[in-house]
Amino acid sequence: METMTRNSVGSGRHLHPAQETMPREQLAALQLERLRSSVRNAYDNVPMHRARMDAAGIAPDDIRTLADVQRLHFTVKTDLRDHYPYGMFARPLSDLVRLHASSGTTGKPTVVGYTKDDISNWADLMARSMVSAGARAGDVVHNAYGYGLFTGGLGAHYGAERLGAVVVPMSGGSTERQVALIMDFGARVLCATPSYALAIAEVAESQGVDLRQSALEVGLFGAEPWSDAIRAEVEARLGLKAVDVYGLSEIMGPGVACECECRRGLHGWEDHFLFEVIDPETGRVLPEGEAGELVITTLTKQALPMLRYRTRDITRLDSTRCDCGRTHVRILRITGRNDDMLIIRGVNVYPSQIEAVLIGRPHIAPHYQIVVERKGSLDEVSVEVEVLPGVPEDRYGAVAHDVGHHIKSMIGVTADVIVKPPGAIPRSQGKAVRVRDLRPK
Ligand code: DLL
Repeated sequence: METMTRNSVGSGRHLHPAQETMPREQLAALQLERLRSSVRNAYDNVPMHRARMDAAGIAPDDIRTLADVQRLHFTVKTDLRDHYPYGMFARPLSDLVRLHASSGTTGKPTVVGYTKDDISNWADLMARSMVSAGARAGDVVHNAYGYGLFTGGLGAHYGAERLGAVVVPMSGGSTERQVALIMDFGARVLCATPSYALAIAEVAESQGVDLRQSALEVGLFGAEPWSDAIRAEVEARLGLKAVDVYGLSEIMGPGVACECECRRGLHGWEDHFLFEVIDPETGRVLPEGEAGELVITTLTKQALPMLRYRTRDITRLDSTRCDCGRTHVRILRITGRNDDMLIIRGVNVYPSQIEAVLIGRPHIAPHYQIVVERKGSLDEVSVEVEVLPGVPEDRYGAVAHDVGHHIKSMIGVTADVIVKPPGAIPRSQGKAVRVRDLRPK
């Protein structure tokens, strides 16, 4: 395992300055060396990768430049399901120290595994992400990501410990207790999904607790798409700086990428991952700056090397200089997943676009659900919104009209708007359910 250079942990702007500010040429050379060994690991130890490379007539030694990655096959989520549970692991179970899994809505879960070194690299990258977000050694980190098979809880936990912070392993739920402990333990850093952070704020307000007066200064929020409008809302109600953190279990977990103080995209940690953006239809790699599907190849993972994993997440890359001094590419805010795209009367719409219209409109709370139903052969979409406390019922019609009008004028689609009383939209304790798909499966 590599030894990372540390300044006194967490005291500076960068946790691993040598890696984070490495000149891009040197970073590319490091990536190539690691790519070659990662491809070799996949080829030698994972039958699926070997079979696909053999079929394409490519051997690990054919990877001579970073662009050669484009000669490799893609890996998709169903590959993990098809090789359930351990068929894509490059190490025997005896070399592993941890499994995580995501519960698929249909069929088998996807299982991911880690060696001791994988866990250590993950802790390093999550600690690096936390410092990038503004956390420091000695901080009390209140971790409200779910513990268990989900990677959020343990990922943030190990990162906080590696940083030298004091972690409160709260997990999701028991929201009133979360509020009390944030106050009593003096948490400076909050880790949660943005939707759960809002739920915490709401419960605090209902208890008459002002979290803006707490010690909270930094929020590490991720695991679901969220808009700048939600960011503003969370910042105003919790009195902290909200920073976006990204990751996925198939690649590692949280800490694959994180914003810095400039918040102009999330630095993807290129010493451990290779990022591409492709056209989801053709699979062709797109020039930097164009929006498409993010594809990630792991460079250091031992137990589960991933070659060109199609994340389904839609974004753009930007490798221009960042004022923070980090040289690693920026992954611009994920606007949604391919799978989440709705087709409303022929128009492609992401839930995040609807969210951007809703948040901040007068009289409505930042909680909503989009309901998709099948009426005859057509999909019907309605948007459920919730009024703020104190809005009288005879105003609901006017609120529905206002929201519907803005959805139409800003996105170009007509959607039914259903206005509900305060508290009627379910609150999340983890990833928010933004779309209720009632279409027959
Ligand atoms: O959500 C890992 C994570 C935990 C990331 C905590 C950040 C914080 P999965 O459950 O495998 O892993 O889900 C991964 O969640 O492909 C995205 O679609 C979505 N996602 C994660 N972070 C963000 C983000 C964790 N910052 C899937 N913005 C990913 C938008 C995100 N979407």
